[in-house]
Amino acid sequence: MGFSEKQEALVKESWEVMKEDIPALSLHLYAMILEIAPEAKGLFSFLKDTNEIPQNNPKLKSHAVKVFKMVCESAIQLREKGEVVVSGSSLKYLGSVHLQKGIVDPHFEVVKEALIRTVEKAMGEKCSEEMKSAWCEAYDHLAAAIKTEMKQEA
Ligand code: HEM
Ligand code: ISQ
Repeated sequence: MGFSEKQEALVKESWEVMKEDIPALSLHLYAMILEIAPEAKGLFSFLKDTNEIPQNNPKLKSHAVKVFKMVCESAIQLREKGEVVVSGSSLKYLGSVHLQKGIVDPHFEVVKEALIRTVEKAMGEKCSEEMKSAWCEAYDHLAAAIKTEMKQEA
């Protein structure tokens, strides 16, 4: 266990860079999800009836940003408090939304891979194995907390 100071710094530092280009980041995250798992398209209300990823859908953008922000913030909390905390929403709520949408464990792996590929693309040469593994670990903790809520509710 234990998310290190170094890992927290890597996640924070890269998020500072990535958030300067939210639109491109959001689109890339969805594109990667659909590349890895085309069948995931039907899960998202704003994707299911289109053949292309809508370039200017505010909901699409805000959802993608939330995912990055939540992973980043939970990484900080993880180091400070040793547990996963999310702000602006509760884990219980996140659990119930994903349960309702029919999200299952393998989907979490898809989103994780898509997230890492997006970090890679956004950070370019500044991306390192260490940076990717810091994101992976932060994501895994948050995903585990959401899955726990999902199982409690199911
Ligand atoms: C909705 C975060 C994993 C699919 C949401 C919302 C948030 C969120 C904040 C919006 C809730 C609302 O305000 O209504 C996260 C985080 C995840 C995660 C932090 C992992 C750590 C996943 C996975 C999938 C998924 C693995 C499956 C591909 C969805 C769908 C919605 C949703 C389909 C509803 C979107 C719609 O409005 O159509 N998620 N999510 N999420 N999430 Fe996730
Ligand atoms: C997971 N949940 C909600 C929205 C998302 C957008 C992009 C990638 C993953 C997501």
